[in-house]
Amino acid sequence: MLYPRENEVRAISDLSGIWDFCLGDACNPGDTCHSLNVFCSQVDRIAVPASYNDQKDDPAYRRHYGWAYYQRRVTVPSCYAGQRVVLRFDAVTHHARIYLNGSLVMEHKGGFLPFELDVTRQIPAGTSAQLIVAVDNRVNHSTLPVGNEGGTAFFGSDNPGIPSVEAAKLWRKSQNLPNFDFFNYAGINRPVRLYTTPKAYIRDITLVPDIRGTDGIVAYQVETAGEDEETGGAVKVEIVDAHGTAVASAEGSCGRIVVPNASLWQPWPGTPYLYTARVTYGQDRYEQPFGIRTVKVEGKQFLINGQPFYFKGFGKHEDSAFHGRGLDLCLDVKDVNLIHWLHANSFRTSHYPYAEEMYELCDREGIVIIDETPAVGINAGGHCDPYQVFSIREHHEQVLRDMIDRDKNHPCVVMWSMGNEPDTEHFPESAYDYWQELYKLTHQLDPANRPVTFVCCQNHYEQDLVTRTMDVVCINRYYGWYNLSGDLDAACYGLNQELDFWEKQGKPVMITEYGADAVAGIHNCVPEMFSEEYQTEYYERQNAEFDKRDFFIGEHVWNFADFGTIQGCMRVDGNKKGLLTRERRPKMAAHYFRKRWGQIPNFGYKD
Ligand code: E8X
Repeated sequence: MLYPRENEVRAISDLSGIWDFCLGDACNPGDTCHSLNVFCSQVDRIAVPASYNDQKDDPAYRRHYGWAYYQRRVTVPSCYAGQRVVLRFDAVTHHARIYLNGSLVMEHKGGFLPFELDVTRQIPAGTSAQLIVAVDNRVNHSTLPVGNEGGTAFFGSDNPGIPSVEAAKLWRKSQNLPNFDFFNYAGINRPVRLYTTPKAYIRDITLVPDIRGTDGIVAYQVETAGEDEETGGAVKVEIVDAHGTAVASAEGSCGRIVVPNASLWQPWPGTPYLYTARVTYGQDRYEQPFGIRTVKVEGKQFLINGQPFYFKGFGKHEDSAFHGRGLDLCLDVKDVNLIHWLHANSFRTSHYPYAEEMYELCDREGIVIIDETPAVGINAGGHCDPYQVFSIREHHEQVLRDMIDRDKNHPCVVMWSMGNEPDTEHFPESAYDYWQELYKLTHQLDPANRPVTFVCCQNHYEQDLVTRTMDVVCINRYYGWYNLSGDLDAACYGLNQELDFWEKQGKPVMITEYGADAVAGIHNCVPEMFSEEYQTEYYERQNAEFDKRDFFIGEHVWNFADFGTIQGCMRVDGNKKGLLTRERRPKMAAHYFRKRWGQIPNFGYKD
């Protein structure tokens, strides 16, 4: 799916702004929805894009469970006459029903990927329509991320996190109980736009770069729709360099283009060189930025442009005060500058695909991304087999399709993570069957055939049959925090026992999460848990062990910054494992990593 870009033939109307809003209940709004007043006596104002939860200090907003309703007028100017007009939602979290003039016109499940509808007929040029967006924030055993209906949250205490209808009836009113450790922010979290194309238009572009000697080889495919009488369907592709100079071209809807003496896309502080594919079809035009680089797993190495890459970075979140999980371009720019300040080179989009604007920024800034689906919480702690009990498989395949379709052309995306911390130890055969099928599908879906993984939680790794089959073994481990708490000697012992196991697998291994909560400002001379000193020593000790292993290709700390979670007995105003506070102030560990990562090169660190 192409990102909306305006040019001489394509226009955009951005529908960001202050909309009417009200909270509904758990009842399905049905197929007609004429006014918010049906659902509530009081209509509030709400900013779009942003989560609604923190825009009003009201427990009803913070703890909402069920549908909420947004409303505004949408006008198609008469100058759009003769054009195809599309209504696009970049993300509505989690389940959306879209109404135009009271009639249901579109429905979408999944809170982190775009969806769109051709509204050329529904809103003729020169007219306007009433748009209502109904959004359901409930998470359960059929959604990704997974929630517990009537059970407890991941860190709950009153039962082990499996459906406990009795408990729900007894004393828990219906509420969201995430089986994941981030606040369930909801709403129209990313931009809503009208955009136009000619009636005969470019529907999608796929670019797969390769390198041969000093030349770039770009395999391309252009999908079009609508017949263009004038050109009879001729597609033209021109490759333009960073100075705007055409360096290669081709005709036809698919083929290969040679870019002589290509400038490669390299991770920062190398040069993340970007070309542009200028595609024309009839009257339509579309410019797709891309980079010429290769990605490959070879033996125990992760190669970018044929060189062994070492991941220095983080698990992150889209999370901030006020915006919640809503798009915040200022924060994205700030975070990328902090990634540079830390001498990091990468992050994982834990635990869901991020806004497209962040990938575009990382393409331009040379930050490497592991792109992850919202498949988090596929775990009932061993109390039941989630692969039999949770009805998520079809939706999981859909989010993989949509994520790869959206992000396939980004040079910053080097690997797909199919999900985070599923149960792979209690029902190993069931887990193997589930993940092996998705692993094959993911490779098939990506025209560039990038490496594929998922992120494994702390477990009995010898019983886990599936993690070892991934292209890169990605492990989340908390030796010295959740287990062997406060005892870094024992933690390093346990860590090394496990690293000895992974050494035998002959695969590249990276840690995708390790960390300790540190409440900024807590200090002690003898490092103890929750102090900044302990967080720093936790990393110093474990990094020293990673440095001894040549198959170990990367360290992603958990987390880049403190972030919001559901309230619980194990969270102090959210998760405090950040190197930075939620306001992006550095803790001691940030200064430690800035020094460490400043001395670790992107390539050849383990040669
Ligand atoms: C944590 C992280 C959580 O924030 C992240 O979303 C997934 C968790 C650690 C799980 N991984 O809790 O800070 C470790 C569980 C061990 C029992």
